[in-house]
Amino acid sequence: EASQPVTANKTPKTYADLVIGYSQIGAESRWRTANTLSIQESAQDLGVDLRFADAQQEQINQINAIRSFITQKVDLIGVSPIVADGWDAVFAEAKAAGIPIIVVDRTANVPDELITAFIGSDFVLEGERACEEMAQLLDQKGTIIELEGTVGSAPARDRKTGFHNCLKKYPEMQVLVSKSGDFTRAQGKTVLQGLIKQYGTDFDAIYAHNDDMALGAIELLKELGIKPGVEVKIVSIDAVEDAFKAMIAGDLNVTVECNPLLGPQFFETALKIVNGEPFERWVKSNEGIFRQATADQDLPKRRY
Ligand code: GZL
Repeated sequence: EASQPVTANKTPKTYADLVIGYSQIGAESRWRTANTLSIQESAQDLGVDLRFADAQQEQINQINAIRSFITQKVDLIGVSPIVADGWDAVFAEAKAAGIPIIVVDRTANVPDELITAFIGSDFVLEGERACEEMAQLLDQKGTIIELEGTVGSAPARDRKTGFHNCLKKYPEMQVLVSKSGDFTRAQGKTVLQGLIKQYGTDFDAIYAHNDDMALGAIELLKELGIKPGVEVKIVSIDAVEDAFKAMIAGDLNVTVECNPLLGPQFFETALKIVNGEPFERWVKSNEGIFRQATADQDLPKRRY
C-alpha cells in the first residue's frame, strides 16, 4: 500500500467535495464507450464534479486537457493514455502543481514518481490467456494472423508480448503476420483484406487484440465465403456484448475479458489519495475467459 503525505488535521473531503479532471481517449470501440459510461455514471452516483474531456484519438488533445485541468486546479487528474510514450513533460507539470495523476486502463512510460496509481488490467496475462485458448482450438498446430491494437499503446504492446511469450511453448503454432487495426471494427476488416491480398486465405486462425477488430474480420470472412469460427478459428479480447452474440452465432470462438467498468475503483482510489489515506498503487481488474459453449447463458449477465 502507498499513501500520500498526511494532511495535518484537515477534515477529510467527501466525494461531493471532489473536483476531478478526466482525459479519455475517444470512442474507438464498444469497450471504450462502456469505459466512458462507467466513469461518468460513477461520478453522477457519487456527486463528484467531473470535468470530462474526449480526445478523439489524439494524444495532443489529452495533453492539452491535462494542462487545462491544472489551470482549473482540480483535486486529481485521471487519464487513459492513448499511447505509452510522450507524457513526461505534462505529468511533471501536474506534479509541480501538486495534482496527483491516476492512470486508468492503459499505462504510460514515465518515471514512477509521476503516477500516483494505476487502475487497470494485466494485458500481458490477457495475451497469454488468448494464446492458451488458441492452442486448445488449433490442437497446438497452425498458422495465425494477428490483428494488433493501436500502435504504441500499452494493451497492443503487452497483449502481443503475452501471446508471443506463450507461443514459445507451441513450436508448431506460428504467427504468419501481425498488423495494427487500431482497435476499430472498420480497420480490422480493411487490414485483414490487405493481408489476404498479400498472403492468401491459407491460414488457420486470427488473434485480434480486441473484439471490435475481430468483428470486422468476421464480416470480411463471411463476404469471402469462409466460415469464421469454423474454417478460421478466432480469439479476441474485451468480452463486449457483440462478442457474445458472435460466439452464439458460431463466428467467434473465445473472448478474453478486459473489464472497462473502472469508474467505482477510480473514484474510490481518488478519494483515498486526496485524503492522504492508504491506497493500492495498482488496482488490478479481475477478469475471466468466455467461450462459445457458455455464451448464451453468459450474455444475459453481461453489463457492457
Ligand atoms: C484495453 C483498452 C483497449 C480495449 C479496446 O484496456 O485500452 O482500448 O481492449 C479499446 O477495445 O479500444
